[in-house]
Amino acid sequence: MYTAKPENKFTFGLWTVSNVGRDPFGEPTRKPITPVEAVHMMAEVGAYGVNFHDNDLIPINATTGERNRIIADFKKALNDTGLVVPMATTNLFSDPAFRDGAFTSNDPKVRAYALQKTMNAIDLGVELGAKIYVFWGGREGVETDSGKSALSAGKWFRDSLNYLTEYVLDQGYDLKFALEPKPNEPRGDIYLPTVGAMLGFIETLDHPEMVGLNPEVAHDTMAGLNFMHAVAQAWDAGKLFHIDLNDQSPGRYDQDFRFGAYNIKNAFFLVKLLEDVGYDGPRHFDAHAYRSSNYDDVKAFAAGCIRTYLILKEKAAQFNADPEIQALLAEITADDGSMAPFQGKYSPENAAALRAVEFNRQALGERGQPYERLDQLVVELLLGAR
Ligand code: GCO
Ligand code: MN
Ligand code: MN
Repeated sequence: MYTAKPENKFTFGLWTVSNVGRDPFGEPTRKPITPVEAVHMMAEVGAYGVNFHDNDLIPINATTGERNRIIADFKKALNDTGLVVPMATTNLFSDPAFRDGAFTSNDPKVRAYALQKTMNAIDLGVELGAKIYVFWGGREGVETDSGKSALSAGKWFRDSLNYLTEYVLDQGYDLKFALEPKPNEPRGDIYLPTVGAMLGFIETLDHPEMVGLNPEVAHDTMAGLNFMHAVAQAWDAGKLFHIDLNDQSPGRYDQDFRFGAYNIKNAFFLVKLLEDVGYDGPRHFDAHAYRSSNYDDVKAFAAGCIRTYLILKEKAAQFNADPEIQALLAEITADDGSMAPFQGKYSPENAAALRAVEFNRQALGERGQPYERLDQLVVELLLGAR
């Protein structure tokens, strides 16, 4: 009943189901699997596509021969399973060269290397079919502001994106960029930490039309923000190019839990927004299984991400069709039309008319707003009691 369809565009990163369970305190708990094995696991749970960082697929030290063999095997796995590659990205954070950032490193050689590595990774992504290219500023930040200028860092980041959009245009690639904000981890403070910060920054670029957002549940939640509100803002700006779905408890370490594992209500309102507006980009699960899982359980984790999304999608449809819920919403948003003359554009005439209206402030403060009743209905809907 909750089976993924291609139009759901459920995707996983190679790095998600292949996560070996390493953390800052412990060694891997799972043996590595190959990209081909990961693709097959994704296909078994009904995924539509697979995304990757350059080095998830091709180790940073691979020879040309190894590279060609890996790409051929990967293409065969895509062919055998029907999975596509909607998105690709660059690993600009694992290698020690990037310990102080990539595009915002204080070292001009590191900044240039980051550009070179990204051009190569863009070529690889496009070769495999990617139409979206994600920029997550993994280490684009600081632990101390004593050694790096936030203004220079912003300028370097802008220069790099301008360079790379020109590269894409010059190659004639059909590729959009999606910037992924994160407030902290692995750096103490990462630049451009929120969706709003990225939206403002995009407008300063040479080709803002090519650049949008890849917001992630865990990232805004880590900062104690309402993720659904951020997604709504990105959507409203026409910038929701991609989305990273997972879950996170606020105030904890970067958890990347299975979608809906922590806060079902927030996940519900997010799914409802995406489905109500008709978002048709990839629904990418950027999550990983608990460190205690073996690969059978990793598969259950991946299937769970998809299943929870589809269950919440059904719940959103139920919300929209529920007469009692809709009656309460109609009551809360009721409009007798008398204010219509003041709701449009400003004019001196309607401003004068608005000044002349006598408002009954006491009545305004007493109008019923049954949010408690409505919210309890939502809770009962989510708990399966409706
Ligand atoms: C994180 C990020 C990454 C990025 C990935 C794609 O917190 O580590 O979410 O998983 O999404 O690097 O750019
Ligand atoms: Mn993340
Ligand atoms: Mn992410």
